[in-house]
Amino acid sequence: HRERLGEQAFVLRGFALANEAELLLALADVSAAAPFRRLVTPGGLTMSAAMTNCGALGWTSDRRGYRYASHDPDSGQPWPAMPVAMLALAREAASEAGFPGFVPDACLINRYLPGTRLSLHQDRDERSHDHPIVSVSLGIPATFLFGGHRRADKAARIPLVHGDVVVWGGVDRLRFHGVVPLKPARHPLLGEQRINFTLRKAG
Ligand code: MD3
Ligand code: FE
Repeated sequence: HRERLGEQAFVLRGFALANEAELLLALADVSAAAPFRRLVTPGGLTMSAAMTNCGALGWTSDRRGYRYASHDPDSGQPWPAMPVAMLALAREAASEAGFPGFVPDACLINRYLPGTRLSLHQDRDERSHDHPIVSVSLGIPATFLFGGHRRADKAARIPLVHGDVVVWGGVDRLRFHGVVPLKPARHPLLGEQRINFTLRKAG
């Protein structure tokens, strides 16, 4: 069930299904303490996906820039702790993809509704780019764009469904990537939305 996307990038189909119930409970806890919100970019545009975080560090954006912060800027409270189910899943998926000993300190949770997109970008706000990133897809399907090292490089289109986990690091860590606008669909547990957890070592 390990599909290769790049030299050090893999899709683990259905890898999160075994822990589905725990992950959904964890999601409900986190989003009750730190509700989803749409962030503003430094350029003044409101992002299409709604976001929240758990773990010691959370990714955030406003007119001053993109950064990781220990506290939720909306509540002034620390981000909710990272649920053990997410931590364990990230560690096991990373190990399966050739990155043993991964300990994330940041989990960004993105919520996509039909029509929501994420334009091509690189993840470069982490202190070190030597650690992998683990991404967990839940809910309605999405088409993921897996590009090259330059924005103009042609991107592969990868369908991701409920339970799929993507892991990439090493030479593939700084590839451009994004998500095409979601088609309307309904998932039996999550309704008309896609939830993506992205686990990183940011600090
Ligand atoms: C491939 N999120 O939050 S995760 C993000 O589905 C983000 O919500 C997307 O990109 C989502 O920054 C995609 C998958 C992903 C993330 C980073 C990558 C794939 C990647 C970096 C390099 C190559
Ligand atoms: Fe990204």
